[in-house]
Amino acid sequence: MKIDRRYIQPGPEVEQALLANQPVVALESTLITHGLPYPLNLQTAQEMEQEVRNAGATPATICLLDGMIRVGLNDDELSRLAEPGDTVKISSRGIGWALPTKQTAGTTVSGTMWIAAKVGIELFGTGGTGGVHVGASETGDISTDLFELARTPVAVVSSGVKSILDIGRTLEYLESVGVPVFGFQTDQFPAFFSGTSGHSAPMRLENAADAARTWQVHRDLGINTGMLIACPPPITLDDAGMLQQAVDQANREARESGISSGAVTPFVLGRIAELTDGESLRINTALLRHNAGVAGSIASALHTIRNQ
Ligand code: PSU
Ligand code: MN
Repeated sequence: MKIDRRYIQPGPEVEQALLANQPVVALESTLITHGLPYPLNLQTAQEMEQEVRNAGATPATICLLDGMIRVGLNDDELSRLAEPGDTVKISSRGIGWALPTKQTAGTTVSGTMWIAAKVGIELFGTGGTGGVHVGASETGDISTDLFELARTPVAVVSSGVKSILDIGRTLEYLESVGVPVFGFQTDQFPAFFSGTSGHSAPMRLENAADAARTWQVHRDLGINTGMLIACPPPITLDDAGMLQQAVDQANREARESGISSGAVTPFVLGRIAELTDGESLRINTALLRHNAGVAGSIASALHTIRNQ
């Protein structure tokens, strides 16, 4: 894979791993710039990278720094991204604007997937992907993440889609556009903060080797969609009712105050954290670490299969 250095600067460790066909896992950065408060965002980003390493893969945190696409950051760069400042949130559609205007940005799942595919990274770990928002029939708010999954061949490990979304409609959409969706060691499609959403996972994977084999066939046949591998969160809240109430209230407030497009998800996540006294953050960070580790173990299993 040739990297276009006019626009993309890979970190030295990531570049070496890619050249040597070693396992690499992409990590997104909107959760750093817009999803979690400072300094919890920095700590979580560092822990996610460590989980990827523990699983035998190289982490590649993807973002934009001063109008350059960066794939893999050093400690100083990660800190700079995490500190409160002038960062924007960029999905795949914003990349062409953000480079010449020299933006520093967190890339969403869609933006990160697109960049990952461009440099040849096939596995990606995150918290929850975007989806069809509650009330989308009026607002039309459907995350670019779903469109990207339909057209970009990267396997995304997440805890399903955020429970701030309309999960049933999100699953219907993914089915329509032909994106394979799996429960990882579960028959249930998880709902981000909880392992159960009331919706079944369309297919099931037992372990990392199983996931790697499935991805290998998908790619061998040239099927060009992504894949969503949904892991239940490793911890949950005793009081699930409290969480659901917070989700409902945050969604209602977003609607009533006229918040729209890219601002919706950061607002709603922030409000849920306030309303649950930080409990939602405890689950959010735990599942982020967990998913990074699972993505790492699938990347390692894929490497094993390809070198047999
Ligand atoms: N999951 C989290 N925290 C986040 C996000 C997901 O735990 O901050 C981000 C991801 O980057 C995802 C984005 O791609 O929210 C979706 O935003 P939107 O709904 O505006 O497409
Ligand atoms: Mn949206």
